[in-house]
Amino acid sequence: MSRTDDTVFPDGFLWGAATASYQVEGAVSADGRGPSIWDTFSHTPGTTVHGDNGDIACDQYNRIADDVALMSELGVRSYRFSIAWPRIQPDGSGPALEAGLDYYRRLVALLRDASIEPAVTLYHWDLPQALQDAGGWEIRDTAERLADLAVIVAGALGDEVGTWITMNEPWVSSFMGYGTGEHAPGLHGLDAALRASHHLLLGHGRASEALRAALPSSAEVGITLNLSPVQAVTTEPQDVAAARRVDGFLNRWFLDPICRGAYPPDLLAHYAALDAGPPVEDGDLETVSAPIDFLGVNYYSARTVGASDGTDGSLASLGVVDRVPPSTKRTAMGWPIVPTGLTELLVRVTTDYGPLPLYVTENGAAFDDYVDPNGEVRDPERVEYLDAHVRAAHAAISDGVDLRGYFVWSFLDNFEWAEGYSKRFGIVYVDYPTQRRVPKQSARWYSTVIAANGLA
Ligand code: IFM
Repeated sequence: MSRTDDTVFPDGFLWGAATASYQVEGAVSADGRGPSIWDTFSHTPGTTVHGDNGDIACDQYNRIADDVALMSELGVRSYRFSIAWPRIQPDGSGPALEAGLDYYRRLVALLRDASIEPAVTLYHWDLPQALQDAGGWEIRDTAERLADLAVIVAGALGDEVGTWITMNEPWVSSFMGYGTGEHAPGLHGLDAALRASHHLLLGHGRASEALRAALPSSAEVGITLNLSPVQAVTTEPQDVAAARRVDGFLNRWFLDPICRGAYPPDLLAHYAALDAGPPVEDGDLETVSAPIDFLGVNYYSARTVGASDGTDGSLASLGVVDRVPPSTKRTAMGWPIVPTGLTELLVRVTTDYGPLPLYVTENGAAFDDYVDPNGEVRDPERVEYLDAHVRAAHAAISDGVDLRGYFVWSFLDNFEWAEGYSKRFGIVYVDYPTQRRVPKQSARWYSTVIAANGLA
């Protein structure tokens, strides 16, 4: 078989591009939108690079028709976007703001007119500040509030949207938001992070129930996790055990409750020894583990770790050090580039937790892009990164993984959380002072991949 035949994807494979509300929309005071934890956090001195915030971002709120037209020109088949909760319920509860819903109705209508499938993420980190003031994800009630939001959004968009993701990367929300404080709401503590992780999982379960009750039976409901394969640097038992702890911390802590209805016992014991643990109540894990139609996998990099001497001083006291080979190339985020890790991860999830339909809901890389004197943005490193990862996704399909689609992160350069605008992940360059969009070399490359349903 030729190399071309090797990399053709199954018919109907969904080629998409992804963003998230706070990262691209801007217009933070428009039409009654309330403040989110990311407004508060990014306006707090010292939290983001250059003090950047999402006030304007990519101004997608006001440019959505042009952005959809650009997606259409590139041939993108699906757009994954998230709902800004404070546009719908400014205080996180109570009646919906029609103006907020209208924005997403318009976005979905534009996408449908362009034959682009909408894929909705209900929660991608912009929790209404009022809910945080009441306790945020550290309290159970926030899970109920997410279920209410699900009912509202499903009522508004349910006839037009077939793919629903309850939330994005609860690991990041809980461990970086409530554990290390690098993300909003900027709180610190292992127990707080574990409480948040449990209530996020519960929120996923309660929102799934609400979505299923409100949506047509044809709708697909799932969740997106950030996952990384973790390899031990040697076969020495202490390194293997260290890798197992990191795998539990990053991956199994979410996969096990969702797919098996139980937290991993080794991690429960590890946290208990640190006087911390998830506040599980009767029935929670049944709610969390109700069947999902698909799992969304966000993959950026893989870990290679070894045991550290003594405790490593990290949030979860895992006792590990990163031991990535120094020759491994890295992105502008400093993340090692390990395309084979994507194949390994998709196969592992299928073997250990499947069979289960999977989507790569995010994959991509930041590099230091610029507009050259010819007005072009040449990003060969990103093309190389994406090419290798698309091949890795294809290899997973050849190995029997039920992979249904691939979404590049991101459609646009955008507000990269604590990194502000200093890191560019887009296949489309955004000139922030003018908001001009310049498709990068990688966007043209992606266009050809989509048109060919694979790699030439
Ligand atoms: O920008 C983020 C996105 O919001 C969630 N996944 C990882 C991306 C890159 O850091």
